[in-house]
Amino acid sequence: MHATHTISLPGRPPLLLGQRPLVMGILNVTPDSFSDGGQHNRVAGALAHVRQMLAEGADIIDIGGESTRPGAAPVGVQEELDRVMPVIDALIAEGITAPISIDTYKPLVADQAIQAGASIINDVHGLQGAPEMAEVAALHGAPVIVMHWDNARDPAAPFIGAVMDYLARSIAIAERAGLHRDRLILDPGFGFGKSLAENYQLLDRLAELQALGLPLLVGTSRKSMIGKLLDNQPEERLAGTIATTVLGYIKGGHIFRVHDVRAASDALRVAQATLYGPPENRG
Ligand code: 7PJ
Repeated sequence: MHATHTISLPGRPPLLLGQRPLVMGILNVTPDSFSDGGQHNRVAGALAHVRQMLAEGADIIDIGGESTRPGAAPVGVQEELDRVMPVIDALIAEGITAPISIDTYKPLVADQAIQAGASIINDVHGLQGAPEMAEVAALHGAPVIVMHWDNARDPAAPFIGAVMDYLARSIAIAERAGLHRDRLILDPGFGFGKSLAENYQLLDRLAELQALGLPLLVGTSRKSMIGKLLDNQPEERLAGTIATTVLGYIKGGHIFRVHDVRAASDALRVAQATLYGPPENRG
């Protein structure tokens, strides 16, 4: 059911997808995400959070320095670099073995992060924002998570087809820049420019995206598609996050971007045993 993919990473062993579901732990390095006790405390707090996520089963750490939530203020390049680079440097100095992804749509931030030791670019603009992003990825041979976020979408066009067409364009942009398609991970972008009904339709029909032939990332953690349904706050959305994560896995997802690593990892192991048998039966 889950197609297997091997993603080459710069300077690290390749990432095996489809053997088991992978958990990507979210590390927000924004001023509101840690009580502001200056640079040293910010880095120390981020390191402690990463150590905890790794102990809880995180396979990838996703570092972001700019909130992309609706209504969040944009952040300049230098400010974003000032937030994320000290944390990446500290993680590399610690000898972290899990790959680091950099959640940015800014080519300069992606370039610096990869040079410092991050190995995956997580672009919420799906290589369709800044034209240099695909070039930066190709230069380093860095895999890219291409996410669907299309605020200019034709509301009359069939929704799932529009998401797939957009992602197909992202694949074409990568290949034109010299980044082979086997370095791409597709993400339908839950919560980005989508209605509540569209978000749930996307989850229900996620398996249709397998037709593009690339691994799929699912990011629903604590999102408003859960909160609007349950009328609850982000910290109350764990059960909803687990439900969407397990459903996303059943529908063919390979990587799950979450805040609550232990819960997601446990739930995915149970889901995997259900679909494919417990580990001792899988050989
Ligand atoms: C996503 C992301 C997502 C990918 C954010 C939030 C908003 N990157 N960055 N996919 N969401 N690839 O976590 O609520 O869904 S930031």
